[in-house]
Amino acid sequence: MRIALVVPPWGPDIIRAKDTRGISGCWPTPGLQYVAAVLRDAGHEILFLEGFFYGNDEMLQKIADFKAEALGVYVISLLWDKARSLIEEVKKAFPSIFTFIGGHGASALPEILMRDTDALDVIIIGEGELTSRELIEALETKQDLRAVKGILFKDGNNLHRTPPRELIDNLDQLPFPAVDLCEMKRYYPSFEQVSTVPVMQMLASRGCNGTCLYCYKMYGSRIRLRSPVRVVDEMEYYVRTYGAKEIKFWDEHFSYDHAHVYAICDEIMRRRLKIRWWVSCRADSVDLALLKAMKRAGCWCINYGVESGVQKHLDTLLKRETLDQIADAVKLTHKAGIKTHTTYIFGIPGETFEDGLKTIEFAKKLNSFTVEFFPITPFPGTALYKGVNKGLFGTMSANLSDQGMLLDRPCFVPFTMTADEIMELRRLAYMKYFLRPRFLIYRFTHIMSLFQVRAIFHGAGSLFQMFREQVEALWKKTAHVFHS
Ligand code: B12
Ligand code: SF4
Repeated sequence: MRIALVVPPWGPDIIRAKDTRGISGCWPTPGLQYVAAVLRDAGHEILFLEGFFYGNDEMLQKIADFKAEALGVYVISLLWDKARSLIEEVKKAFPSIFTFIGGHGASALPEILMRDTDALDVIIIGEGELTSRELIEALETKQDLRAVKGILFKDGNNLHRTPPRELIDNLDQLPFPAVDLCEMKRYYPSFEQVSTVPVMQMLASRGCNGTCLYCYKMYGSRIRLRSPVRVVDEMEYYVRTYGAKEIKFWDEHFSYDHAHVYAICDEIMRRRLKIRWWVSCRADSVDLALLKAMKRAGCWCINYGVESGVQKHLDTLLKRETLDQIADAVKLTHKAGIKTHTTYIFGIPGETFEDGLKTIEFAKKLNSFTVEFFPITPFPGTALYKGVNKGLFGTMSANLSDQGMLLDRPCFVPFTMTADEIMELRRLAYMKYFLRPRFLIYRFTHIMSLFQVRAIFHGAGSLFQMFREQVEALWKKTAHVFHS
């Protein structure tokens, strides 16, 4: 079958606040690349379209030229409006085309999205590779869709959800993501968190055994690991074919199994692969020996989701970590010669503005190379989202297009803070963090590439805008006091 796989049209204006659009970039979508690879291996012809490069009209033309018989669209909640409008236009132009969607948003809200448009035929829930392969096979052989696990489809006026699809046990059975089907030269990373270019993305595992309140665990709590040889094969492929100088691992919990990490490091060293890499680890899962091995094998930065500088709020989030554990992990990581990227959230249920200020102080104490501060966002499928819908924790926007962590307004406001306070904390955090002599000296004496010089300039632009916004906000507050 001829299948168009599409990331719906999007741009920095849709996913970013005004003040950070300048540092935004466009990464490829690994989930859709995996689906593309499996469908291609099953003998189908694939057209891969990136919504950062094309609007609806251009996509329509490309889908027509390709004579697509099926259209598969990547859906996170924030992009649903865009996805729906594309699917509706395509269906109007080519009524016989088969339409299906997958991704986090699709998996978390299948019934709601299906009822939102007549133009959609099937939703794939969860891991998409095996399900989409079986789905297309069922269509070609005119089998009953009820036999395909892990989907939702319209059955007359009703919706029919088939039994859940089992997780793929052996991730090594999957081909590499179909990076070659994407216009790789047109992608460029956002300016945060990258040491140099070309940079490629990868996954060495799927899943996380954490319990965080705000995290959608699409892959459950069981962590599945790819074999270290296969992981390093993929790294080597990117080095040789795409000249990759850095790999960004999007694993949720890279350091879960130390033997696995050591084996990956050994394999990189054995092949003398010259590559930098970036991973996310839980702070309660690293030790100095492991970190040193990672450093030797090229790991340049570790991302720790710190979230808050107040223990009470880590407990609310069910993070299962202490502030001491986090501070130790960051210290050890720096000691091993690896930089850290730490992320923080504001607007935690029960958090006050003063608590937020303590988080900023904690971030300064950790003194990471790069940091990000987000308003907490209740994504569908999370315990936070379910709680908010029951009237707990705070209030949330009903628009799916507000479900981003990088936007101008927070999607969620706890009972203990205002939206303005959350955005003020975010601005203050960046300004207080970056405009410190200790940090500036650290940052300027550790520039790793020309790309990072550019990153500093773009970052400075963002800071300047935040400063202006902060002055405007203070001015508004003062004017309000005078009027009342
Ligand atoms: C890598 C990543 C990014 C990268 C790459 C983005 C991309 N387009 O993939 C970057 C940094 C650019 C990014 C940006 C954003 N991201 Co992001 N990102 C991730 C991350 C860490 C990993 C995703 C991944 O590759 N997983 C591995 C692959 C194999 O799994 P997968 O994506 O789930 O895909 C499988 C299935 O979902 C399904 N599937 C996926 N797509 C499709 C399509 C079809 C047709 C089918 C049939 C099946 C299918 O099959 C795949 C293979 O099994 C996830 C968190 C996570 N742990 O998953 C967040 C996540 C997906 N991002 C999220 C968000 C919100 C964003 C942003 C809006 C920014 C923000 N944080 O607010 C932007 C949106 C940009 C955009 N256009 O997509 C949310 C989505 C939540 C939601 N319910 O909508 C997540 C879940 C993080 C979170 N906060 O919880 N992201
Ligand atoms: S540690 Fe990270 S990936 Fe794991 S549950 Fe918590 S937020 Fe999710």
